[in-house]
Amino acid sequence: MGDLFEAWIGDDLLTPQALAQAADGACAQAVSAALRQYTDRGHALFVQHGNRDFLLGAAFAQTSGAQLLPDPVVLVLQGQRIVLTHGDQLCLADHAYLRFRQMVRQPQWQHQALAQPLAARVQQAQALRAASVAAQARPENWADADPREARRWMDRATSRWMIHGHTHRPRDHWVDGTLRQVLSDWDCDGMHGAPPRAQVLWIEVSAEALHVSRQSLT
Ligand SMILES: [Mn+2]
Repeated sequence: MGDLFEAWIGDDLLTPQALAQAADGACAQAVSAALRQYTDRGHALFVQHGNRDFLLGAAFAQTSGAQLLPDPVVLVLQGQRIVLTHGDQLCLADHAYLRFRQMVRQPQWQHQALAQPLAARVQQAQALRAASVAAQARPENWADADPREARRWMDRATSRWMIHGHTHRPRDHWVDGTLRQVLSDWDCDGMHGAPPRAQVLWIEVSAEALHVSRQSLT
């Protein structure tokens, strides 16, 4: 559900030239190959864009066997309608980011960005990342999802259940009979100063019920 990759500067990360030009190339190719092994075994795989990997495109989908989903999307299981979203659009207080998002999600902006040579995009991504790290130096300042906006999204989708990530504040929010489940970020080797973490939600479908459990992969 977004930000599967820390950065995705274009599907040409999957080309042989990227291994020499982009530090992320090897990781991008290893992860895509692992996803391909999964989908080659007959599993369906769906990927949503996040704010870091919003440039995941058709070549990634073809290489990995994943299907790219719009954001938000409604998953229907046993008649339950579940709103799936990365979560960045719910952080209404993050005005600067939302302006940036509006710009970079335009097809014309993306077309121009992807026309830049790979090496130039590597540099731009590093600069963006540095600015983002500086802005996030104080975790208490991070914008959180706006609960009223989340409720509006659920109402619009005639749903009472939403799942999102992005905010790094894993929790189940029960409000007026609605459930908003927030996933953790993943940092399996604990490189970002906190204990290793990688939560998943398992939703198992049995005859008449959905069984939901939050599990940790670390
Ligand atoms: Mn995110």
